[in-house]
Amino acid sequence: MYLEALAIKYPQLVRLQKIGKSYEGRDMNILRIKSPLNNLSTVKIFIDAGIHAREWIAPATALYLINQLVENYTVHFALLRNVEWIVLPVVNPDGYEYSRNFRRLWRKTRSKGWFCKGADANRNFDYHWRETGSSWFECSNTYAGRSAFSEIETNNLKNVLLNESNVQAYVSLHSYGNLILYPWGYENQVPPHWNDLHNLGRKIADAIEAFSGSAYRVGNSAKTLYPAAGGSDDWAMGVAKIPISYTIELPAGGVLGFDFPENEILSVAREMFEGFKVLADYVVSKYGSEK
Ligand code: 0X9
Ligand code: ZN
Repeated sequence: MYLEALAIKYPQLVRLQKIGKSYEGRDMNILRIKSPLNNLSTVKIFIDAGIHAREWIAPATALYLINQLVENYTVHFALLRNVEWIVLPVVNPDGYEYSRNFRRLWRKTRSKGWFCKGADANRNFDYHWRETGSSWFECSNTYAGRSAFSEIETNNLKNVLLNESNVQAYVSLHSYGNLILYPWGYENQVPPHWNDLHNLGRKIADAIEAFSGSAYRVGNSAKTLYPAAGGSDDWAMGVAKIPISYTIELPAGGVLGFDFPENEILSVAREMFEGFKVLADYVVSKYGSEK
């Protein structure tokens, strides 16, 4: 597997960490990328992708970020100097596999229910859980789960984050919609520092547009998209107290919106890499201190 190969080839730069198993027993892997030369006051950026099974462009974009940071580290050295990148490329491996083999548009996890399988992992986090935009009905695509963190996958992610100090930025990668969304997702209110979140979001969007012409809208999640409680983004900010948190809806592709032709994947990943650079610069200048 690619992540394992990287961990073997670049032991100085990356560490592969298994954070638990999925419902069906697949390993959940995070990759930590950190330069051996970076200084003590490293900031941390955490990225999740593949919470929703069918949104294949999200894990692909996370893998491209990993690929560039690691295999092109001489070029992107500046991005590693003061930042530890923590990437979970597939939050929902069971759903992902199911969408590959059986139902292309599967979204949820694959846990057992009475009538239907799976919960929407992005409705399952314990922050204003099930208050808005989520369903009680097991068979719904936005089923919030029996209880908050009923899904082992969200539970594993929660545990990693609670054990991690000093994470200043969180990004949850989804598709589709060309959106950079900041909390709250569960209600129309915004956090007190929303202006910072908005401005940084705009800078990220501008960098992407300057690079490729692809336009992203920036805004509050509930207002710009729809209110929906229990997302990883809201939990990261509301409970894990990470000051910067975004959900990024990558572009649509193919016929269904989720099925990019192979030759169009790289351009999405490439332009988002430009966005990650802007995010890293901001986090380092705001929270890093050279000592
Ligand atoms: O509905 C979602 O979970 C996300 N959109 S998607 O089309 N990829 O399903 C948006 C999540 C935004 N964040 C919150 N509502 N917390
Ligand atoms: Zn999604």
